[in-house]
Amino acid sequence: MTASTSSHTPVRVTVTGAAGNIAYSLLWRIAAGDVFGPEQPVHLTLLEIPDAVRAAEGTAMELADSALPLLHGVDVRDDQRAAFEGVNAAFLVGAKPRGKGESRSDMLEANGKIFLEQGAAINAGAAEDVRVLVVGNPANTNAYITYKAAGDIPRDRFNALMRLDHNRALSMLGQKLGASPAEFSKVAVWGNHSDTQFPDITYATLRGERLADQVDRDWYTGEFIPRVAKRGGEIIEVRGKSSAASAASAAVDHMRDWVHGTDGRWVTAAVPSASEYGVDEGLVFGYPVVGRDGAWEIVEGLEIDEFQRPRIDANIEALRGEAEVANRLF
Ligand code: NAX
Repeated sequence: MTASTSSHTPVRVTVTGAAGNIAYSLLWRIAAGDVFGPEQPVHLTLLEIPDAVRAAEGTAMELADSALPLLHGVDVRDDQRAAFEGVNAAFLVGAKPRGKGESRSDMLEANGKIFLEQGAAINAGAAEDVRVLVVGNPANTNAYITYKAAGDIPRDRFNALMRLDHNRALSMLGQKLGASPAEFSKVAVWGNHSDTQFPDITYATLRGERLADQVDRDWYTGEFIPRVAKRGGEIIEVRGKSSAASAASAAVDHMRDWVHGTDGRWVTAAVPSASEYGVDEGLVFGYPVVGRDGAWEIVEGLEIDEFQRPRIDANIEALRGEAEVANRLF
């Protein structure tokens, strides 16, 4: 591994799927300083498959044309080893969508191979302080595969994105209660970035008052929970394309808070479990977390009631099944 960078040298950031929709928003936010801060230069490496390298080169040309003061340089690669050499922060966005007639398990295997190779390349060349955020679906299990393939790097450096689910929950609560998302505390989304996810307001407050006392229980269970979980599908139906700028914005929030901390505020991140709340050790699971000193701390000691337990368990079950398929790759 190469040495980590100081704040005077550019942070090396690799984004995969660089010619895709999410990257078209994400790259500009990173290059504008929204993740690493307004003083920190960045060097971007764009990784694509050979067929999309030319399109990624077009994206790199537009980045150059933006004359962003913090953008130190841009490389376009189709070679994974070269793309992750010296990387401090990787956003693994590129993935293969589910093809016609393909089962979820087929998709998992096809994507698993991508993340297996990328994990090995990160293991071989990343900087000591590397942080890896998996966005490409199935994000939790792709992150599981990536950390397993990068055995020399501590597994807590590998996360999956569930901040979009978290932000969707805050936004929906804000619209319902006429509040800004920032006025809510202690909202969390447990589990998998899929339909089984559990957006939870058990501990939440709005302007310091218990949220559960302010929302209608039927709305919470019958509308809020399923609508947050299925919001991605709703966006596709209305927009005609999947979430892109909101996913990029959530990825920015996640990496920024991972690096700079959350000042005690709860957010949601999918992180490798050390069996907290009965989750199988090693599954990459969405938890309430606090960012502190450059790392996530899972909020511990919460009491789980009989409404929450089966919802958390459904996610454990689903991720266990995905991990079984993923384990066949090793
Ligand atoms: P696009 O299809 O626009 O772009 C994906 C890009 O990845 C393509 O340009 C493709 O060539 C590239 N790619 C495929 N395999 C690659 C590989 N091995 N190495 C490098 N690049 C590769 O998809 P986009 O809308 O950008 O979405 C990307 C991924 O994010 C999808 O898997 C999508 O399902 C997932 N999402 C995850 C979300 C989350 O909250 N975790 C929400 C948004 C999004 O649905």
